[in-house]
Amino acid sequence: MTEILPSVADADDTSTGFKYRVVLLGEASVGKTSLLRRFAENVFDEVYKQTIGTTFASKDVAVVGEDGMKRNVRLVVWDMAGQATYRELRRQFMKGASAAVIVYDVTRPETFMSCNNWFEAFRETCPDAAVIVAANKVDLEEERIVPIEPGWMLRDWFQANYYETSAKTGAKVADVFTKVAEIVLKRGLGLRSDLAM
Ligand SMILES: Nc1nc2c(ncn2[C@@H]2O[C@H](COP(=O)(O)OP(=O)(O)OP(=O)(O)O)[C@@H](O)[C@H]2O)c(=O)[nH]1
Ligand SMILES: [Mg+2]
Repeated sequence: MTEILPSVADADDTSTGFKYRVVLLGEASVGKTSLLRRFAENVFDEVYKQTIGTTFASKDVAVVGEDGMKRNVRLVVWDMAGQATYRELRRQFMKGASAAVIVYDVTRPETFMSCNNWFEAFRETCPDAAVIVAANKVDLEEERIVPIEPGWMLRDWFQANYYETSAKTGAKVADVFTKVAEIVLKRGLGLRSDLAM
């Protein structure tokens, strides 16, 4: 993954083709970077290395559109330190995103509680973008405190899709990003045909 300064804008991320900016949101240590690394590189590291600034990784996902055509959707997934508190920085980070994956850690209820703040901040910046909720670390069954029902509550509340993920085992990680690709492609194609008219 490439490290860049938080202030550097990715101007051409969404410029051409089926290429979309996706942001990972959620409190520190919920597993945002781990989910991204599992998705992009299929690796997992037990050692916590706090994200400094922002990082990104991109990967193509094959999606069958509503017209039955198979397309490659390039997701450029941006990852930011959950501890970043500077509001303007968060806003810049979210700007132009087609989708957000809001992540919490099922072993720490406080990370579930803060999802609403992430959601509100994201909606303010990207009112029409897709939202996916990832309840992460479900492999830690013994330590799990947040059950599935509150997750469903968030799903309904945010009008989002909901997945129970584990960056460690890889469970549902690909599903999250495939769903993101499906939704953004659908919306992107919709936009394109609007423009063509
Ligand atoms: N058991 C388990 N541990 C996980 C999982 N995902 C992440 N972790 C661990 O949780 C810690 C934090 O993961 P990160 O991916 O660095 O979390 P983050 O959300 O990127 O944290 P910040 O960069 O500080 O915002 C690391 O020690 C990971 O190994 C998971 O699904 N299961
Ligand atoms: Mg991180």
